[in-house]
Amino acid sequence: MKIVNPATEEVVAEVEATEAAGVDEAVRLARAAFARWRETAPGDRAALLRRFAALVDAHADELASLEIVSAGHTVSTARWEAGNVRDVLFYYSGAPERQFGRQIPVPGGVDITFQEPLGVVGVIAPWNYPMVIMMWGTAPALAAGNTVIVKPAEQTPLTALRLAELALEAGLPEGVLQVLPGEGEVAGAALAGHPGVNKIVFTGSTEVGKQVMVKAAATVKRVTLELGGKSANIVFADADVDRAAASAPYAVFDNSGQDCCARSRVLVQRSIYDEFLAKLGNAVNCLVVGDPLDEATEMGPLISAEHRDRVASFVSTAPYMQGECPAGRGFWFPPTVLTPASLDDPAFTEEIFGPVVSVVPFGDEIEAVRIANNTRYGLSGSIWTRDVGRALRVARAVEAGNLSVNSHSSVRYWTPFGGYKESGLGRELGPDALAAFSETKNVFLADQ
Ligand code: TXE
Repeated sequence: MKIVNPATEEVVAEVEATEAAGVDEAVRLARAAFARWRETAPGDRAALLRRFAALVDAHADELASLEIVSAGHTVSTARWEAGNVRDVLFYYSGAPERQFGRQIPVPGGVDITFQEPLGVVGVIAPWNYPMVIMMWGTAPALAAGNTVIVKPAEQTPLTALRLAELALEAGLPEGVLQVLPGEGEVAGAALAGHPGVNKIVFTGSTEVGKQVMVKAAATVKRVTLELGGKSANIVFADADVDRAAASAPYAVFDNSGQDCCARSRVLVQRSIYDEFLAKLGNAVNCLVVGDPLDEATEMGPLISAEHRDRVASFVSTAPYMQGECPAGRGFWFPPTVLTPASLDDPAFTEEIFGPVVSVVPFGDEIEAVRIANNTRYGLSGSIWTRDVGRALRVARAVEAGNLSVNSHSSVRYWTPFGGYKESGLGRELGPDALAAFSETKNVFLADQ
């Protein structure tokens, strides 16, 4: 597989693709390693994860550079990623010693529960935040005593491969964390269908997520799915319009819009619609799009030429406005603001996963919630208002897993993250994620 720099179109590496037989071999190794890893003293597992985190910290610049040349990330996004990988590892390194069971009072004996690891966990990762999303599944799985096989996206295996080396350097035993670069339909499908794999953590498109779920059903594999989104950014007339408009571009154009939490539908109360659009336009004009290596750059290229063509296909009517982007080599697309005439416009209903935002007006709170919920997705969203009562009412009414009020931030590694409806199944991050990597066993001892 050729790894291409999205900003220059240069081939930066070639990586061998794993075939189905390679997946079989990896599962055998992971099962053998599991027998030992689950018996490793919790304190020792914790220490190994901390050492792994420290090595990630020491190699943060190198990891960030690999992400920049393969995923097209800006310097600041890539640095954030390396920091998040370290933080997630540190956070879950506190878990092995805190995997408690319970003792529940019952008549006639003693009832105790055990928290046991599942076995082998497959993590199928996408290309938009390659190392971060890999680690969101991997760190809690390892902490809970599972062994892990990662299948990174075809376009972006470099950081995953480097992280596997750092894990070995930290002292994680061979087979505890393996990375298998390969095609989704070959290595990914083999992992999802393998009877020796106990759980799949999948992040990617809703369509492939459904296929993974079907494959997993054959052996009732556990699944955690983080899928697409088409999140709403609802701006009420009583909001701080300047702040809402100034931050809206970052809520959708961060990582060039290749973000499952992108607030790509902006719903604005009619009385401030024109004012908001004008301010949004000014903010988009100020976005710095260009060389990912330049510290000042805020938006880089898209992942591939195919993806750029797909993004372009959604812009079928004249945009309200379009920003600048470099010409020439690289998979560039300008930040684009649309004002669709119909709520059925695919630009308003489909996940574009590019720097395209659609802005529509609404009348009242009820209409805003109805438009926000009129989607098969339910990942995130924002609510801008100064009225606390309204903020809570709307937050309760919107069908999405991660909402922010007067903010666009969705991700903190210590709070739960995941989607309603077709945006996913289960939660990653925070304390809840651990439960998704263990089984609860109940044992009753009768009085003698
Ligand atoms: O995703 P895929 P793609 C959305 C976004 C984007 C669209 C397509 O809208 O435009 O999906 O992106 C592996 N069995 N998101 O085509 O194909 C694949 O190798 C098992 C949202 O890149 O879903 C990769 O490792 N695995 C999203 C991973 O699945 C398979 C992030 C994701 O690829 C497989 C990415 C199969 N049959 C895209 N086919 C988010 N939620 O953040 C592919 N894969």
